[in-house]
This record gives sequence, structure tokens and C-alpha cells, in this order.
Amino acid sequence: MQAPHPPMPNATWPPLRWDIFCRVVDNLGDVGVCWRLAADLADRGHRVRLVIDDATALRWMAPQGHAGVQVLPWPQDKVDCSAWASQVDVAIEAFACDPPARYAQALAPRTAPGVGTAPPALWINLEYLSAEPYVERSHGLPSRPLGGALKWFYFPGFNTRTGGLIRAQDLLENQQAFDRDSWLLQQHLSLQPGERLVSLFCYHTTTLPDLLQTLAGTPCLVLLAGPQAQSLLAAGTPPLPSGMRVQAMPWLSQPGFDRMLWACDVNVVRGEDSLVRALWAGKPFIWQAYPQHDGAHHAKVQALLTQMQADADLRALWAAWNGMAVPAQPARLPAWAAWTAQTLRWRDSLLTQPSLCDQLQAFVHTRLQAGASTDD
Ligand code: TRH
Repeated sequence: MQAPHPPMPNATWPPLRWDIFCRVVDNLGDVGVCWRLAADLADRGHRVRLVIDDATALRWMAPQGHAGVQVLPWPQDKVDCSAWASQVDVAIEAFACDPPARYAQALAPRTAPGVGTAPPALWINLEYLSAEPYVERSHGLPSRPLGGALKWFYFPGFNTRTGGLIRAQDLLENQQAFDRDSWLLQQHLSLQPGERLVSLFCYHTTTLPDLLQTLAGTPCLVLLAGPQAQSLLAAGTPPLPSGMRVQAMPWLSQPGFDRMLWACDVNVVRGEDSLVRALWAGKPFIWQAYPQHDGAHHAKVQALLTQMQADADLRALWAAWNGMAVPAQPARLPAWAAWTAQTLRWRDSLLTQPSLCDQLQAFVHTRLQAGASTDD
């Protein structure tokens, strides 16, 4: 059963000043999620500083920047950034990245009632996305080591007991205006009769040959996004199954990446942000979880399959792709009509929920009103 929807943002709430701290651990998800969040908040009238230790990927992910978002390099230890903390209403540390020490010291007294006299500020730890049950238990909890700063845990998620999913306000409008034929022309792509268009964004994996076999059950043109799939296939390893053509794609901007997913019939995506984009695209998709050595990602895959009420074929396909099972022969694609309908059903139900930014604004407003107290 779904919990009641959290309060929706109110037009009378004032715009706020936000700092988002991001350390790029590896891959593109850290910067990708932080950038989408920053842009979405700015579109709602807020002022956002994105403080990031490696902004290289933003050159192609967001070449135009975004009105209302300022990108700042992560300050070195000797830089006194404590003044920043007095200028902010909400500080978000993405994925427990720990803001610079001087900033943290200056912000701490503003986070808890009774500690300082300065106006309250909120310190939020934005966590990774997962459909696992711990997310509902942990979302929105405060944490305050004795005498320390008060931090709030914010967990994105797939139901209203969690923090929601990033969804730009103009997403549906842009999707409805999208013209697939023009996009194909712009990309110099042409489909042969009966061919499906598939995007492939993945990690290095030994399960790729089987997935290609599965996809090639219907003739398809596979767009290789990102370097991993491209390098895997560059030397003809694995060989392409018959009925499959491939095309390497350049790095696309985030809006360009989204458009590619809208254009495709099937999207193979990975990690966190591209999963959510595939979901909003509303096309059948196959997800690869960020692989962890202890196999912790298997539980993430299972939890997501359960959340989306996947059928047995989809479960078998995702399990094989994520290395959770070794099938005797390549898994098969779910029946097309049922797969499409199931994906759209889930997407439509998620669209009725407030987005992550809707919920985050309500969360922040409630707590700032209460003077950042944990009593509400
Ligand atoms: O790159 P990722 O594998 O990031 C991962 C995950 O987020 C994972 O959960 C996290 O633990 C790990 O990083 C540290 O996958 P993800 O999250 O889909 O991020 C990819 C981003 O790159 C996404 O914002 C889309 C963007 N992108 C483009 O904008 N253009 C492109 O051409 C491509 C290929 C990606």
C-alpha cells in the first residue's frame, strides 16, 4: 500500500540558497545526479552552487551550463570557505562526501536549535538510489553525534515513503514535443525495415555476448553509449550476432542522452541516473547495477524487479545480465506487448508521485519552519 503523498511545494515558499557538494568517486553517476538536482532546483527559482572536485564531465554533459547554477571547484584545505556556510540555507552533501572541514565547522552551529544564534540552515546527506526496504526505514531520519552537526538523511526512491526520483518539471512537455524521425536524421542514423533501435550503456562485463544474442532475436541497431561498450566491441570481441548492427555514439549532453533513450525501442542502462532516465523514457529497459565486489548489487537488482512487479522472463534476463545466474543458454526477451505495457504502467504510477525536488522542497520548508528541530 502506498503512503499518502507528502505535501507538494507551495508557490509562496521563498527561493533558497543551496550548496551541493560532490566528489567524483568513479564513473559518471555522482556528477550526473548532482547536476540534474542542481538544474532542477534552479528551474524552481532557487540559487545553487555546485561544489565539485572534478567537473571534467560537465564539459560535455552540460556544455551550456544552467541559469541559476554556479559551479565551483572543491576548495583546497588552505582556502577558508567558512563564509560560504553563512550564505546558505541548505547544504547537500551528495553520497556522504563530507564537505570541506572549515565549511562544516561553520555550518554546524546553524544546523541544530540551541547551538548557535545564527538563522537555521539544513544539512542534508543525499544518498544513493535503491528500491531496497532499508530506504523507507532510513529516509528523513536525523543524525546528530553528541554536540555535533544535525544532518538529515535523504533517500531517493520509488514510492512515497521515500524521497522520490529526479524529474524535471518540463520532462513530459519535452517528451511530447520530441520528434524521433528528426532526431534520427540529426544523428545520421537510418533504420532498416523491422529493425529495433537499442541503446547500450554498460559496465565492463563478461555477460555481454549473451545479452547481444538475446537482443539480436529481432534485427536491431545498437547505439553504443560511453566508452565501455564501445571498447568491448571495438576489436570485434564479442563478434556481433547476425541481425545486429552497432553504431558508436559520441558523448551526449544530458538532454541529448535523454533524447537518445526516448528514441530507442529498448534501453540498456546502468547505475543510478540512467536507470531513472530510462524509466521516464517509458520504453522497455534492461538495468545493470553498479557492480560491487561483495555482490551487494544483487539485492538491489532483486529489489527493483520486485518493486516493478517484473515477470519471470524479465527477472531471468536481468539476473543473467547482472551475473547473478548462469543460464544454460541466453535468456529471452519478455513478450514485447506485455513488456511495453508493464513498463508504461510502472512509469505512469511513478508520474503520479511528487518528484524528488517537489519532496525535497517540502522537506526543507517544514524543517526550516521548525527551526531545524527534530521534534516535528
Ligand atoms: O556512470 P554511472 O555508472 O554512475 C554510477 C552510478 O550512479 C552508481 O550508482 C554509483 O555508485 C557510481 O556511479 C559511483 O551511471 P549513471 O548513474 O547512469 O550516470 C551516468 C550519467 O552520465 C547520467 O547522468 C547520464 C550521463 N551521460 C550523458 O549525459 N551523456 C552520455 O553520452 C552518457 C553515456 C551518459
